[in-house]
Amino acid sequence: MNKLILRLGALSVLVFLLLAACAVEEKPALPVEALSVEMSEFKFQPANLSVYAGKEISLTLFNQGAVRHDFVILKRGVAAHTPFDPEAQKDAILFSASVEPQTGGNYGFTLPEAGTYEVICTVQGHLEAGMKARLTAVAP
Ligand SMILES: [Cu+2]
Repeated sequence: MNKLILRLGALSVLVFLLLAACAVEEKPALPVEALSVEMSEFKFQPANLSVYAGKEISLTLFNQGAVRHDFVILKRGVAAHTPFDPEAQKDAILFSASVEPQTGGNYGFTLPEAGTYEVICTVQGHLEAGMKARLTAVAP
């Protein structure tokens, strides 16, 4: 009985330490099932996104800018190299939505696995200008 209590005590200390370790990590906010992202020249706002892996995520996009932008999620582990050619590198693309200036739309996507995914705008010159974001998928 005492051994069990000791084990439970040790386990709760471990859980507490794990939670504390997560808390100090750079925080991309808590994972969500609905994202709202604004696009403009040349950024995504917010640029640090966190969602659940394996769940349908609802995405609302609005383009505040004066030119077309797109929201392209690359497959896990793919880093965007400039210049990014969406035709030549379409195997690297997981999800893509293109938004005309001063318009918006609702979309849905699912990230298959936990991990980090890059989001870029593939309109010529925009990635070069820094138009990218980081999307973290967390196991539910
Ligand atoms: Cu753009």
